[in-house]
Amino acid sequence: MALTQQRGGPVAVDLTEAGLFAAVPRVEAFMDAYVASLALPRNLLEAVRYALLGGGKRLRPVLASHCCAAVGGDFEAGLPAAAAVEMIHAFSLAHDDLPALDNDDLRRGRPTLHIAHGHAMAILAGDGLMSLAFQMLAERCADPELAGRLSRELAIGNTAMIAGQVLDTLGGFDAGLDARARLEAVHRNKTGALIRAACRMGAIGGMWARGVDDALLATVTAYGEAVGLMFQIVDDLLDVEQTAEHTGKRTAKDEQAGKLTYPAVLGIEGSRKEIERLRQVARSAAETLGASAAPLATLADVMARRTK
Ligand code: GRG
Repeated sequence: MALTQQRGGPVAVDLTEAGLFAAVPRVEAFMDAYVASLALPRNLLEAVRYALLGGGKRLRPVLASHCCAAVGGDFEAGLPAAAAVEMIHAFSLAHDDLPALDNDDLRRGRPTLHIAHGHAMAILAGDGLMSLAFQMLAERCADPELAGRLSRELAIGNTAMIAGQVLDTLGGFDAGLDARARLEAVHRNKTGALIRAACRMGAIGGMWARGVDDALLATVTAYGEAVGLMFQIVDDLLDVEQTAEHTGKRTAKDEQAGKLTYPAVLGIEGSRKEIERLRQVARSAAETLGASAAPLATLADVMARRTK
């Protein structure tokens, strides 16, 4: 347990991996309670629960919680933001696993949503989760102006994610981009944009009561962009180096699908160097934020060395 000087006085910060992920049960309980409050057909609720409450690392809500704390916020203020990002993430996985996109049968160590609940339901539950993320922000943020601001951030991240998925699967790049630039465009949008949104939304929630400080938000954004891109490069390496038994999802898929990946363009060592460069960018943004961002610095290390 480290003692850090946080806005408002010294506080004990648990930098162990368990401590860094301590917000997960609270976010899951919040999402569970929200879903339980919905008047929807029972089969749709079951599919939504399967996609949303069936495991996962909960990295995006964890990032939102620590970005909230890094700017001096109380995590209760960041809870709707954290949950909304996870709902969009759950929708994206449900749709990404469909036969028309990645065609995956295994996710989080169990059958994907369309295998368990059928293709039509996977499409509809994914649609539902996307809509519910914004509905929940409107219903659970005490201040409607905050709900509007968070919805805008989330919509920007969601649209960029969809654009990244289009680039990755259907192309459509600006003319003249080399392989490295195309790769970065895919990764920054497909995966990085939602992680960036998680960080910004947590920080906005945390600063809302006293007013959003643009300089602090810019530093949080720099952190989010670095870990967002880094996350997908690590994911590319896991696809090459790990087994489905270990990760809980199919691996060795990118090469088969002819995907543009960091290992394919930069090689394994080049990818590792890029991960290390981005880890340092993230750590340096966390250091600029001060002692209250110590968990963000450690989280960048954890994300750089994750194996699932
Ligand atoms: C069809 C309207 C429509 C949109 C589709 C499918 C899609 C939009 C976007 C896909 C984006 C996507 C799935 C990117 C991959 C990001 C990624 C590496 C996800 C895995 O995240 P983890 O490792 O998963 O955090 P867990 O299971 O831990 O939550």
